[in-house]
Formats: sequence, structure tokens, C-alpha cells
Amino acid sequence: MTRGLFILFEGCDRSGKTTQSTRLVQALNDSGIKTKLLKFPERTTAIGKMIDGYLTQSTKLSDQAIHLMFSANRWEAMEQMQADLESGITLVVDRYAYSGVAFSAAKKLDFKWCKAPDVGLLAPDRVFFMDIHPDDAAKRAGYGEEIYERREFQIEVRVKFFTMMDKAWSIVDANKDMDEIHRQILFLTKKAIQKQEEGPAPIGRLWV
Ligand code: 2DT
Repeated sequence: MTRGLFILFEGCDRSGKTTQSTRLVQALNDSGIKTKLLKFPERTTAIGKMIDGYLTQSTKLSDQAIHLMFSANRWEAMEQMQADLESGITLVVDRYAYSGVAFSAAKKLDFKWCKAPDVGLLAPDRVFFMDIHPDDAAKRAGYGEEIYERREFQIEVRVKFFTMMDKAWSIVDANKDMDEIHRQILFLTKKAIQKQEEGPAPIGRLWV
């Protein structure tokens, strides 16, 4: 049995990550590929609840403290994620360490410092970057409710994402029709799963 793949969605706020990751999980499960959906921050844990308080602006934390909390929120999920992947389950993840670095670096924290706590986390096999200009994102429903949903800040975040891309990334035009985006992502994901079956590769680690 081959391991599951780690598929990641990244992007700015309101770029359609949640819609597309949910649809991908559904489509993969429908075609017999056992798949789970995960989302970071995972707001249900003790650490996640603190993060939620920060994002909804009911608690204040320093930029450094919240950064480390986002990272800890990933580390607490690592054991289960590794077990799932090894047991053949594909994981579709909505945001991860790249969001961690992009958002904190956009606040002008040192880029290398931002990456350090996430070094050694499981690395995604494929990353879909849902690309939307912050001006278009701002027109979407619900925008502006959380702490980071401000135009200038989102523009900075988008730039930071671009500095972290490598060959595992695909840039998806998030302005396109939702069904078309879904078909494109499903096609690329199935291709990656097939490649893994033909020539299994071990799970990578971040930034080593
Ligand atoms: P959602 O709107 O997707 O729930 O994200 N964020 C996220 C960080 O600043 N650091 C991180 O490590 C992660 C995973 C992005 C909530 C907000 O939290 C930001 C938007």
C-alpha cells in the first residue's frame, strides 16, 4: 500500500480555499481515494481557542506570541497527520506553515525567524495557491470580519507567499469559474496520486 498524499491549499483571505478543499475531498472520496480534510488554525484545541480569540479580536497577543501559537497548533496535529498519511489516507489541508510565515512576515517580523518554529513539520506534496488580487477578494461576502482582512496587509501577504513558492506549487487563478477550478485541481491531484503509486516518495520535512 502506498502512503496518502499531503495536498495543501494556500492563499489570501476569501480566495476560495475552503470551497475548493471541501470539493476536492468529496471528489476524491467519491472516486475511492480515502481522504480527510484538515484546516489550520484548528480552532477546537486549547491552543486553537486562544488563536480564535486573537483572530476575532477578543484577546490581544504580541505578534511573536501569536506566531508561535499558530506553529504549536500545527505541531500538535503532526502525529495524527503522519499516522494518517502512512495508513494510506490522503490529507487535504486548508492553510499551513506558509500562511504562518506570510502573515507574520507581512507584519515585518524577520522572515528567517518566522520560518524557524515550523522547521521539521511534514511537508506538503502539492500546494495549490488560490490567487486572487486583494481588491477582488474584498468584494466577496463576509470580508473584513477578522483582524487580517485589510487591503494593504493582504497585498503584503500575497507578496510573501510568492517568495516561498517552489516546484510543488501550482498557481490557480481564483477568479475563474468554480467548477473549472475544481476540475483543474482534481486533475492535478489525481496525477500526483498516480505518480506516487508508480514511484513512491517518502514524506518530506519542511525547510530542511
Ligand atoms: P482562516 O480564515 O483560514 O481560518 O485563517 N494565519 C493562519 C496566520 O496568521 N498564521 C497561520 O499560521 C495560519 C495557519 C490567516 C485565519 C487567519 O489566520 C491567519 C488568516
